[in-house]
Amino acid sequence: MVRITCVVTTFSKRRRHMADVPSMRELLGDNPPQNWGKWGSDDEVGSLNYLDPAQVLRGVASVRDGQVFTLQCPMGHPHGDPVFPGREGIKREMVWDQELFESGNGPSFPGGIRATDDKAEIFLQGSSQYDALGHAWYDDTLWNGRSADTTNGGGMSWASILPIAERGVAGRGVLIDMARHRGKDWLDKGETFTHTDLEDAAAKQGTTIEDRDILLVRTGFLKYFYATPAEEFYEGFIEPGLTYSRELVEWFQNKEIPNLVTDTIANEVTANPETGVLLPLHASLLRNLGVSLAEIIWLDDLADACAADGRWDFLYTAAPLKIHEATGSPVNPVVIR
Ligand code: UVW
Repeated sequence: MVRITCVVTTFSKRRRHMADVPSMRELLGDNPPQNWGKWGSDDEVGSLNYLDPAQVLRGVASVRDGQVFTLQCPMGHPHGDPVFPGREGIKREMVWDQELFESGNGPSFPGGIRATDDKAEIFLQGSSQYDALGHAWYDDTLWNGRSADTTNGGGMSWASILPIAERGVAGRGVLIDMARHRGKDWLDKGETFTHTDLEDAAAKQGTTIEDRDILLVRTGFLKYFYATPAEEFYEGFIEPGLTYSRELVEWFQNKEIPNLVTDTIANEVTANPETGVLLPLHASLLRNLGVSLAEIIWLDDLADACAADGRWDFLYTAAPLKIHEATGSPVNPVVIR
């Protein structure tokens, strides 16, 4: 956490002094679009509630060829894992291997069977992941109006990843390929786009973003990550992505988008270009609307298949791991088209 603070401070100073940056409340206003209470005061899954059985069947109806895509980035990739500054990729080590058994220090089992075993230290948000709805907040208040004190005491007693993991995510997904739309392998650092850009790209792709669609947006930035030395990737860290406006947040609310899924580490341009405020869409979408955020999701193979036959919709399914009181969880979403 200390290291994250340092990076963020450095990042912010590069653009402007912290004191010049407005507070989240000043940026979003006193009366931002909000879905608190819409599904009851005890709700911890937010806009995923839109994904009722009819929406799941709408997703199933978009399956044509039976092609399957898994969207997780590998954990422990030799190039390193794409993580938000301050986090680290998985550290995995062998517990049982042949050497251990041959040294006589391994367990012995009746009949002589041997097995490998390993263990890992991971940031739960250090790979392809879902954010818990309580993961990010401002004004000491989380999703649905609960106190940020619920993050204390060793775990999240409110809006952890568990309710999302127990529910699961399934519905019609639509992929908007902003990189392809702009004729690039990947968008530039800090390059932004809006909901109207998404709609323009959708129109050019010959598809529409329908109400209650799970929205997948490709920037190519993970492709850039794997093609680039880490020093270059993290130099002046600022990802491309959607940029905050009240209209954009209202668009998400009116279209009842349940889930935003991107191939970036944080789902949005890292800092609002006009003000320098960090991650205002985490505040607006996750905290205020209860939109689930899925990050670091590999979309390139899916995008190539969609571009090849011009079909950009599919059945999207995902289930983060059921980790008690966790702030997020690794995930390997599955798309069938
Ligand atoms: C932060 O928590 C900073 O980002 P993310 O939601 O990408 O994990």
